[in-house]
Amino acid sequence: MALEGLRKGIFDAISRLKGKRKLDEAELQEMVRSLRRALQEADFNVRQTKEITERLALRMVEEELRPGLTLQTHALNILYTELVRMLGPAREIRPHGQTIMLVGLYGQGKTTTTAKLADWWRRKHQASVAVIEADVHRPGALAQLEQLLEGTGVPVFGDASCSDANDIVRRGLKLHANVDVLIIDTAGRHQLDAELVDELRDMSALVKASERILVIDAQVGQAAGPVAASFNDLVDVTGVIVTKLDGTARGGGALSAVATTGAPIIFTGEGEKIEDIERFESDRFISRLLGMGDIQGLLDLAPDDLDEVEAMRLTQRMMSGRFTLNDMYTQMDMMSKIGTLDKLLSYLPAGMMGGMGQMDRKQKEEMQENLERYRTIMDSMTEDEKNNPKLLRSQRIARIARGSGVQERNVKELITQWSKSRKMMKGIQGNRQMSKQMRKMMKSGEFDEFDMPM
Ligand SMILES: Nc1nc2c(ncn2[C@@H]2O[C@H](COP(=O)(O)OP(=O)(O)OP(=O)(O)O)[C@@H](O)[C@H]2O)c(=O)[nH]1
Ligand SMILES: [Mg+2]
Repeated sequence: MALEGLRKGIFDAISRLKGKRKLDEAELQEMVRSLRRALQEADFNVRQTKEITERLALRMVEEELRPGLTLQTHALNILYTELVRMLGPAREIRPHGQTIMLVGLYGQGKTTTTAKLADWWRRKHQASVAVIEADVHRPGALAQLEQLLEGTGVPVFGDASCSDANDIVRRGLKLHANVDVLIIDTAGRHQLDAELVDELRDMSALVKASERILVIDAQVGQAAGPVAASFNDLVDVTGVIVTKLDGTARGGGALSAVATTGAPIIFTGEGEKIEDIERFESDRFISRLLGMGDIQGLLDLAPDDLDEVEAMRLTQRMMSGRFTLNDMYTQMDMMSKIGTLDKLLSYLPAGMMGGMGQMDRKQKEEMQENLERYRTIMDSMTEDEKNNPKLLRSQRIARIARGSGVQERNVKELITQWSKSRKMMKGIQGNRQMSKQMRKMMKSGEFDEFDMPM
């Protein structure tokens, strides 16, 4: 896990608030101080550190604590949104039809990353991939790339006896004109000197790359900012890959410095092996960092009355794509135990609340008020009717109303409620971030997505 030190620092800082629901000014200041230390140790710059901690302190005071939430979870949620905001939104990567040029200074991980990317495209998108070694300065670059890609079936084009990088590229482009994704490794320098500038400029014009990716070693810390800015001026960088995040405690500096230049970070390198590459999406990265990726973690922070298995079932139902009256029944039953759906969802990071945040408060209160009556009504239904509420036409509605001793109007309300809830569940499924998070939770809980006994 990258930024392990920061993770520990954050948890040490906010654990002061564990189990607490009342904010103590001295404790808040103490937490802010240790948080500031943790951020600075991860190399975030002074201004960013100040901004994050000040906003946290302010929001802790100003924002109302949601029911059932402890101050610790509240702080974690705020930190999540602030860190994600700082690192910027994720950038989509086109899965096919790419010609990619990697650029960067000496030893930053360009050659390794060329191989990682080739393998990533092959694995993730079943793309036909080829690579070109255009570094004519580093002895053994071609052999290094060939060795990295050994066994992957990705063809490597290069010419160790040729000293004209653009000649190699020209031949490589011709040879691999038909591949889906072509990746070109280039030479590095100690700094961006005139010779490299010329070579890269010519190559950039020749290749007409769909992506010009800058590779930066996380260990350079905040210096990554100026490097990103100067390469951006040169070749109009479309994305940055920050490598060696596994080997430094100072990765926060590189990530945030690059983010502030406006060049999007698209991958991170987190090890020397070919599979040690991760798509960079700040929300996922931060939720991983803050340990929010598994429901167990969330439940650890939840009050005792929240039953783990039932929460898991509810989550599973939300994602199953089916939503019968029985499902709604289960969901209502769950809500009656924990208070509101809102309460359960308050354990999710704030940024993932998406569609849920917009759910009408009145609608939720109504659902709870109606709970008992709905149960009675549903007890008068057949299994078929509960599984397929669309069967419920006027005759059946009349029968059910008689059987459960309510007005037909009440039965219709239940059906309307079902249709509203179903729409809401669809909304959650349509929310990419939330869906992903939910699926991950289910995976970590080893619950099968579709075959859970209810
Ligand atoms: N731990 C770790 N090591 C990495 C990572 N990426 C690259 N390396 C190592 O960093 C060293 C330099 O990587 P290269 O891929 O050769 O870097 P380069 O930018 O091509 O270097 P030049 O061609 O000399 O400019 C190698 O030892 C790699 O194994 C990473 O994400 N994590
Ligand atoms: Mg290299």
